[in-house]
Amino acid sequence: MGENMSEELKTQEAVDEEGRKILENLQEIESEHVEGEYGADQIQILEGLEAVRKRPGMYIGTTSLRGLHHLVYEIVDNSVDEALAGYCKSIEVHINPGNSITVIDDGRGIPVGINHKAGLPAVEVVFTILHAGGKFGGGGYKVSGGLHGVGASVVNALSTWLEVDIYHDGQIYNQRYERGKVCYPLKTIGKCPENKTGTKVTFQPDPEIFEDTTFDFDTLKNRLREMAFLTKGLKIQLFDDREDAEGNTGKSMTFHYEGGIKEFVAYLNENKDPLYEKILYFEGKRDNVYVEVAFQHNDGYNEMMYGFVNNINTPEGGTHVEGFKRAITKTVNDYGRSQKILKDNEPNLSGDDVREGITAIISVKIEDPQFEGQTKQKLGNSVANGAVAGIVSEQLTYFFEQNPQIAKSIVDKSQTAQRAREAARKARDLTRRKTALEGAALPGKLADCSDKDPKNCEIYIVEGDSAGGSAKSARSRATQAILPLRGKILNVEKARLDKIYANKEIKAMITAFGTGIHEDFDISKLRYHKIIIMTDADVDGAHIATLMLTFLYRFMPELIRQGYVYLAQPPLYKLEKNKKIWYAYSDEELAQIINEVGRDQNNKIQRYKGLGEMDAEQLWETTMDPERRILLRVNMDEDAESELDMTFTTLMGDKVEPRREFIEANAKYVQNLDI
Ligand code: TSJ
Repeated sequence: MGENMSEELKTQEAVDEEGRKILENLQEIESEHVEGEYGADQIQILEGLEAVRKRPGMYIGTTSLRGLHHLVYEIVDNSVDEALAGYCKSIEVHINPGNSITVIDDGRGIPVGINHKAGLPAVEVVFTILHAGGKFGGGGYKVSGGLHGVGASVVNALSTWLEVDIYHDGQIYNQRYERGKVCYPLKTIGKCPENKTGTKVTFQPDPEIFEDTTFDFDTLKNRLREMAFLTKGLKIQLFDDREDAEGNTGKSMTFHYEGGIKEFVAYLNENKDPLYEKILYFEGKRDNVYVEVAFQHNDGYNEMMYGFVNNINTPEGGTHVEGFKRAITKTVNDYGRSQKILKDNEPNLSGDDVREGITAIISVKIEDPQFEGQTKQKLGNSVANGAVAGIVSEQLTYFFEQNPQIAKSIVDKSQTAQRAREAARKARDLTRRKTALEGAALPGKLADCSDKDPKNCEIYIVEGDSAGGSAKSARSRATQAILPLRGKILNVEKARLDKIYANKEIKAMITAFGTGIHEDFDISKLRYHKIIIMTDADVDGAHIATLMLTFLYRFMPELIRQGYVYLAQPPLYKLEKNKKIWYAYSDEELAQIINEVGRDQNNKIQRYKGLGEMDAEQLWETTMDPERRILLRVNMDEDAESELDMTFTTLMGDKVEPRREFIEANAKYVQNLDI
């Protein structure tokens, strides 16, 4: 295969240099590998990729939709690395008809020179040798994450076909692979302008490997947006070239943030009221750790902190996040003391106080990151703690000197938080002592079930006393408990802890569930394995449901994570005709029923405006009978946790318009069950 390539290639020195860089870290290739022929080496290579096809889970974690989408991230990561190296400005991702994916970048192009060790063009090595995606890039570090860093060869192995085009030196180089096997040697297929460079990869995920090969636009959109935020200046475009249900095509989105994570914070705080206008941004490199931090406080009480290591998020935090917390706590206390806002006889502000209402992104780039914890999502390298803390302390101290008003507003807010926390602690101690004395008296309004095995038990949280009354008569007493709540429950996004603990409805839920909250939370004490929120099927009902979900999400996230939380689905319509009754749970379903029974004046259609319009029997038949009801299980997609957070706060904030959008998009977070 050397012959048809040689004229088009650079000097052997250049080729060797190029190849050396690429192959530095390839242990698989040994010195006795022969050049040129597709002999023994090629067989060994194929065995490598065959192993990937035999046990794909070992390489991509899962062959579910999640694994499918990871293929795209793995390819895009290579282009992002090229951007971080300073050579790529723009990336396009296309979802093609048939669910193949094309990724195009304007980087230098994967090197095409033949490496003497491997006897193959570097690009072929990248796609056919396992782990070739490792730490190439000469001296620096491959920073982005993807499939635990296993590389393009895994994507190739798991695709029915993959084609690569490289634009370089006025030529277009091309190679095709099928299920990881080379179809023909790298060749040139045409010319391009001398100054055009880049890489284009198209692959078709193998339906023999993946349960489902249909890409989800929103999933890719969210991750690509995140990548663009994390790589300032890089433009990433996503195109959906498939036809949707209505026959439309041409959906696309562009992400391009000159401000990087600073704009990420602005985006997360979009529907909040900031405590000060500026978004703080610090950047630096220490002990070979590159650190970027951006944050802003809003007037709310929750902290939204997202850590990233080499562009991968770390939901469990780790040393980088710890370093940030340490530095901001110390710097705010030091400033408060030096300005005498914090008096000598007052205790230090705690980390929680200082971070009340903060939205922060902590992004580090580090060579050889160590991930710890159960899910391996927590950064362990202690060097990151020192690097982040050092950079943040130094630059934040200086920033406070330059911006005393902002500094003061942070100290003031932290002090208020401190006082509220103290009040909350007292209120909580009081309730704790009470429950200890009285033996956790159940709330008076609770109609409990008689079965005591939590596995069999359900609790309906019902909006309003009247609907609560119907539900109490309708229920199956043995296994269904009813807890009616009056009116709108407290919005925990908008209230401090002391007020939350004093709230009657919230106290009733906490005692009924039996688990306790926060550090007292113990899921083994859960008294019902189904917590079912039942509200009217209108906008108010949706709002109340969301308030309850917000409470659960903030105070008992484990209940959602482990799938104990459900939404009841009362019907929207009743259709009566010739003494027969049908219920419809959507407009489409109503239309379908009308279609079946015929459209005439005998149809009596009732639109249910609330649960209260149903009598106990109807409520049982349509919404509570385990044999016939529809329940939606509330999901927490760990991948989208920041998205979920975003959505909840959007809904809970003061601004009304985004709230409607949320209710419309709400269905995304729930999954059909029992139907
Ligand atoms: F992963 C991949 F191979 F599939 C892939 C790689 C896919 C896509 C869409 C782009 C890329 C890619 C690789 N874009 N840019 C690069 N750059 C290099 O591989 C490269 C180029 C030049 C040099 C050099 O030192 O001269 C080094 C590297 C790593």
